[in-house]
Amino acid sequence: MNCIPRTSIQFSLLLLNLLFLSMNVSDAQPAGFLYDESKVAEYTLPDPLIALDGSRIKTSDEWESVRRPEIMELFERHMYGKRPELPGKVSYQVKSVENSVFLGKAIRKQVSIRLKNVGPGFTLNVLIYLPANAREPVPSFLGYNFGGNQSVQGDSEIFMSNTWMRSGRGEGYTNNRANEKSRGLSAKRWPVEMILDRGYGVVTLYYGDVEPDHKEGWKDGVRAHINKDEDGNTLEVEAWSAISAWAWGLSRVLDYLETDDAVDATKVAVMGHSRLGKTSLWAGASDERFALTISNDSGCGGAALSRRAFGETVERINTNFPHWFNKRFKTYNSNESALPLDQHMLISLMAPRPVYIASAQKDLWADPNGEFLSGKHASPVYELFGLRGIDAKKQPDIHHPVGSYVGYHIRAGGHDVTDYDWTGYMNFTDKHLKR
Ligand code: GTR
Repeated sequence: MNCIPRTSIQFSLLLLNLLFLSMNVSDAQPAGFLYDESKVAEYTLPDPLIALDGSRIKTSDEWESVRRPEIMELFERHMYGKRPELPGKVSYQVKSVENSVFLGKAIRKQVSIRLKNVGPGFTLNVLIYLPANAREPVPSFLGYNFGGNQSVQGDSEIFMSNTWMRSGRGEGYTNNRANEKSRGLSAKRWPVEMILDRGYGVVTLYYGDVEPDHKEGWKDGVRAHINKDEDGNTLEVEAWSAISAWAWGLSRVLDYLETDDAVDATKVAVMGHSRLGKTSLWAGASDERFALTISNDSGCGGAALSRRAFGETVERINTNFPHWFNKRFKTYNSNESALPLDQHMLISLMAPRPVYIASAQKDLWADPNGEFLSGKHASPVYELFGLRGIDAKKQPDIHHPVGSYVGYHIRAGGHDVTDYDWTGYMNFTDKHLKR
């Protein structure tokens, strides 16, 4: 019999322990990466206002007609891939409406978006809360959840997700599926009552409805089905990435919201945390119907500047999550300076629409200062429109939000979505969408 020597078991346990200590338990960040601001190497960012032919963009018209399309294409080619548009038939089915949740304060709707031409049974399951006392269509926040709609509130009437879920999510999840114990597990991240009290709707769905979040997930997601471009040419799987697929899904929900009289679809703020913050940014860039975009702790591949290589790097993200970005992005592993773009240009794609970037002090992995700098360096594009982005010269202290059309805050604590974050988004959104 082959037996493993005791010492080697002990050694493996020690390694496991070390790995555990170096991971995201408590506030520790993965070891072996740069967390010291004074050690960030010098870098030069591409100028969002210099066109590919070297000319300077001087007006908002030139921005819209020349530079914005160029930058969109750069992100499509080098990072997120280009998503094909939706072919054919869609149907919406309101599966349940409950007019008296939260003691009569709210209406809860559950809607299925069936995308028949994507595939039989391909459905996005959307959970919507609306303030019951609204006299007119409400501005709303739309964002993906990580654990199924039933994780958003402890409410037994919310349909249980039966889609694939990532492992390691705790006892609410077994064999990559949610169970009853997952109800309300993410409620702290979704302070629905607080949001409704401020006159907003909340719209959410599980991102795995669009594509399960693993390397082979595309096989069970939209990318397996929509695989031709406008000219009928077959697309490689990596022509568009998981992040592009998820962003595409958010646009499909917006299509539905345009048909729902209770929601003001011209005032939808797209919001996301972490990998879903990368997704909300790409959604806001790719679909200009989103009135406002919010990134929460989106980090590398989201709001953080790649060239700083602070915390999570391009190489690390491409190694751990090869499906998130396209093939070409991998050629920038340890070679960020060769990128013809950086993430401030992603933020600039929102202009003149408002964008809010939220960071957390202990979330060094997501490079809070790099997230701030992206917003700062996108600001000259807002100025073309006569709007102010971020005037602050350096990253503000915690709990001191800054910015006008580009908003930014950093709060105490780690990688998470808190009431403080939501208050920041709503203060910002009040200014821009409630006028
Ligand atoms: C981490 C990843 C980050 C971030 C995060 C999350 O493992 O390195 O880029 O997206 O996951 O989505 O929670």
